[in-house]
Order: sequence, then structure tokens, then C-alpha cells
Amino acid sequence: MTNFDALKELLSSPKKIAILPHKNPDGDAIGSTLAMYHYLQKLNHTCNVVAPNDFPKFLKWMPAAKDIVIADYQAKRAEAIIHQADIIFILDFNTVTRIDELGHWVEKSHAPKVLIDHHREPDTFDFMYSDIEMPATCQMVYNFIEKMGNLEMIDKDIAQCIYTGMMTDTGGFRFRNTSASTHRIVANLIDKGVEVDKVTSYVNDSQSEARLKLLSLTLNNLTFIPEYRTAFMFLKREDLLQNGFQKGDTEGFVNYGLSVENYIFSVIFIEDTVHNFIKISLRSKGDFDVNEFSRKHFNGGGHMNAAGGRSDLDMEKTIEYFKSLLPQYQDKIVKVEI
Ligand SMILES: [Mn+2]
Repeated sequence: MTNFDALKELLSSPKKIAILPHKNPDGDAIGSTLAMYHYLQKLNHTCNVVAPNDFPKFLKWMPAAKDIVIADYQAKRAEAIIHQADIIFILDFNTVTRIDELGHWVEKSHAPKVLIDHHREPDTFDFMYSDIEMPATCQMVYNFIEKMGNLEMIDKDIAQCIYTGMMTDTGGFRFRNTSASTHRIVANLIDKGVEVDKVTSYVNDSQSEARLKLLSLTLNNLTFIPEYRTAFMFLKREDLLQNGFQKGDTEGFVNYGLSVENYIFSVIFIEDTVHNFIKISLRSKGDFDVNEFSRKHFNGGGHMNAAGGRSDLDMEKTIEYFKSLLPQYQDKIVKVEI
């Protein structure tokens, strides 16, 4: 971490601290900000977590989750907290454009800013702990508390927050960057009281009925194209509306297409419930680049293995168009090693 000693000095007397996760906060964003909130309160600081918008139901159980100030609902309060902060923590994101309007307030503030994050190419802040090898910001928060010499201050609440972010960002400790130190830290967190079964259940077993119904409709139309190792699926507006769709309900559906042996490309087409276009999510394995695919054909982009896009054609035409693109990728697709 840059300027660590200066930060430690800064934290040696009580401060007003704003702690920010990114927009559409996930388990790692909420876990890391709440862990830091509990930890800094124990150091006698006055803390607030300010999120740009609301976070999913499966994270609402987390200790002090109800104290998070959501800028979408409490803009004035969010603004005031950032305005009055002596220190601003930026966790699990690396550029102020990821927090919408809150970004203006952060830029306006003269308070020193502390970044702890594992995303590529961060902006420059006063204090930075940036490491793209880390599987989760929560793991970095643990390391930060350790470097502060305060591991003994990690209680059950802090441990459950850190554990949640590590679990969700590693896909349940399965992704490649899950390391030996990830597991060593998890072992220590369990010693501090993490209830592994409960956290797992809170996170995984709080899906809405709508989500499961929509999943069943989606899997029902899942189509396989073996010669292109490609699967696709779709959801129509009336299905979404008739089943009480809420934002986030279709998160992760696209991954089912990659759970089939030998398949490396999966796409879901979802009609927007308000506007006349189709949202597209694309996932791949190996070196088949869906970022490039989406940029070229669907006005989108993202990462090599996960991208988004859109189509202004209707569903039938969009799917026809998608299928018509596949032959030109056949060579690339058959060569992908997994
Ligand atoms: Mn993260």
C-alpha cells in the first residue's frame, strides 16, 4: 500500500469517514465496506457507508446493512456525508465514474482518499492498495487490518462480512485466483465465528419465486448448437412482466449454457420491460473473445469471457442474426481449449 504509515497516522485520531462501494454493489462491495465500517468504528471513528444505489436482498442480512445510506433514496444525506468526511474509502472499484453522481462529490472533496481494490488500471488516489491478483477486495480488507496490527479486532461481524465477499467473488472458492492465502484467511475467519452454513444459505437461498419461474422458462427454450459449441436462450417481455420480474432476477442465467460439457459460448437475449430493445449477455470459456464479438455485432463490450450488448431488432430477427454470425467464428470456436 502506498503511504501506509501516513494513513496509519491519519487513522490514529477520531475522524469522520465515508466508505463507498460501487454502483450495483455485489457481495464483495457490501462485504468490504461493511467490514471496514465495523473495523473503523472500533477504532473510534464516525463512519458511514454510502452506496450509489440499492443492493440485492441476499445481502440485506449482513450486520449493519440497514445503516447503509443509499444515494438513490437519500441523495441529500449521501452528499452531506461525503461533503463532511475527513477521509473517504473507495472499496472494490477504482474510478469515480463507477458511482454516478456521487463521483462529483468525491472529486469536489478535499478529504484524503483511500483506494482498496482489485480491478485493473485504477485512477490515482492519495492512498492506494491495488492488486489485481487478489480474488476479492474483502481479502484485501483483511490484509489491511492485519497490516494495521489489528487482527485481534476482527470479531464475528467483521469476519462474516469479509467471508461473504471472499465467497461471492471467488464463486464459492472455485475461481482461479482462489489461493492458499485465501483459504488461510478463511480458516482464521471461521475461528472468529463465521457460520459457514448460515452465510451460504443467506446468500444462495434467498432467491425470489419470480427468479426461479423465469429460470425455468429460460431453460425451457435453451437451444444447443453443437457444431459451434454454442448455447443460447431468451426471455420475452410478457414472461418477465407476468412473473413479477424485478431487476437482478435474471442475473447469472446465461452461465447455464456453459455448464454443459464442451460448450464454450453462451448467450441470453432479454427483452427490456420498458423500452423497445433486447439486452444481450454473452459468456465464453478459454480464449473466445465475447468482448470483441459484442463490440462488432451487438453494440456492446466488456471482458474476454463476459460481455453485454444490445439489439434493436425484434427477438426473432435478433436470434436469426446471431445464428447467421456463427459460421464465421467456427474456426476460432472449435480451437478453444478448456
Ligand atoms: Mn470485487
